[in-house]
Amino acid sequence: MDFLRELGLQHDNSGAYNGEWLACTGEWLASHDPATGKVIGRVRQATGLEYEACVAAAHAAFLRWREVPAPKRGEIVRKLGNAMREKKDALGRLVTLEMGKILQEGWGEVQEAIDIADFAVGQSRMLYGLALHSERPGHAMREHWHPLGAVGVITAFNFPMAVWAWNSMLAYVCGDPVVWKPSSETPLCAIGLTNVVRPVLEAEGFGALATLVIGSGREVGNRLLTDKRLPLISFTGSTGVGRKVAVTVGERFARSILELGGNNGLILMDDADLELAIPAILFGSVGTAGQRCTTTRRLLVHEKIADEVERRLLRAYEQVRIGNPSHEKTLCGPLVSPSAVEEMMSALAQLEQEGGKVLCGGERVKLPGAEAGGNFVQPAIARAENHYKIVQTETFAPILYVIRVKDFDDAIRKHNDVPQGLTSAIFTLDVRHAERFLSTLGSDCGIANVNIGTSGAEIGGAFGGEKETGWGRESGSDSWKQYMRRQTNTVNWSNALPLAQGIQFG
Ligand code: UN1
Repeated sequence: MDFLRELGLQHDNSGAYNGEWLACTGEWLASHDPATGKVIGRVRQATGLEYEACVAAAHAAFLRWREVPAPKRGEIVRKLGNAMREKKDALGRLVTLEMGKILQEGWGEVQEAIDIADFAVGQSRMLYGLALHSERPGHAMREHWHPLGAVGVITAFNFPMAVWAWNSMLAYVCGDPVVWKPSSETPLCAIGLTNVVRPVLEAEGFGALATLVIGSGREVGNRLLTDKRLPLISFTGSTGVGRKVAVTVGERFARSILELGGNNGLILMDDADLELAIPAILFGSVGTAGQRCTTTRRLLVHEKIADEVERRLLRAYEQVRIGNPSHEKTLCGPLVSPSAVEEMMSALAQLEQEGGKVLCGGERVKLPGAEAGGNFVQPAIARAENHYKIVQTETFAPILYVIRVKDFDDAIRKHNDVPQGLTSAIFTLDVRHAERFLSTLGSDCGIANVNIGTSGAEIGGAFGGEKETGWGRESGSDSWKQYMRRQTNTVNWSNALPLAQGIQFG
């Protein structure tokens, strides 16, 4: 596979980079192709020793990088965007090979990384503070934003490149290096992407901006969380681990950005345009084999149209081609690992125990030519009630729960009655229902859409959730502020010393 060579990947790779690839001393980690189960390559993981060399380098880089003017930092990010653009094809193929999403989505993921680089270049000239009016004569007040420090970024397998880019491109223009701990399921994506950006950074003398440490939670993850040199930890992953991140990072008064589990609902009112809604539901529930944080998991459908919607969805699901994600006609690739398949199976068993009914799918799929393995499943549609324990839980697999609702109020009540709060959508042509859904009385999620599905957000908007999805926002809008520290300044240019609040002292 030429694209592996093009990205500098070998069979055996180092798992730590801090301006140069380090000779790691940890255990070997094998990376598997989820479509065949075959080993793609190996990574020698980092231990505490290499971790230390990485964070020390990132911190030293911070002390120099913070002095580079922000628009100049943006110039370098522009080159990073171009480097990723040039290797978009190879990077997308690597995402597909190692993570299992179909090629269209693999390329889409790299595009998302390029888009946020472009966004960050513009942002580098717009790190705006404020000029304020002082209550005292001859005084000026302002707010100014300063670089924060090296940022720890822990990413999940399902977006093995884009989420690093969301954080890194903004962090760089804000003056912060990044220390990246990727998922152990997708180490080669991290190494390949690092090989694309590192020539640009090394030429500027700033290789350590893209520090990479591949290692276990014990060796690397825990160290990141407690390391005082990292004032911000951005974590994408499960709510269970996120809770630990929040507590550990909070204990040392550092900041965290948490993008945890979603349990995204799509409300289908009886006036919905089904020509739009059905493809949106299909993309939302089957896309990435149901392994997006933004995947549509609950369909809250008005009882008047429920039978018709089920019929149409069953027809659409029948046409879904399951297979090797690098084949052009495939719509649904494999799950990331055999244990993800197990989790899907046990979720469906639990659903039936609770009284739900599987309408289609839910079986393991054995494909010819994938004798060595292949974690393929048939995407499932199941009738369920919103209060079922399994429906209240995020299962990272293509299961769509169909929940019947009586009216708009019933739909909103059920929609919001889950612990998570990432994305949400309503399909309706009634402007009152649409606006109510977006109002304070409507969706309680970080993202709420009208006549668009729950997944596939653009980078320009702030991305993140509420409740057990965690806090903080990544990507667009004013997310950059989290990567900087705010300073309020007061300058007295008069020749008197009046005190605020009119206090007379002495
Ligand atoms: C994720 O699943 O962690 O909105 C991120 C989307 C993508 C990002 C998903 N742009 O579906």
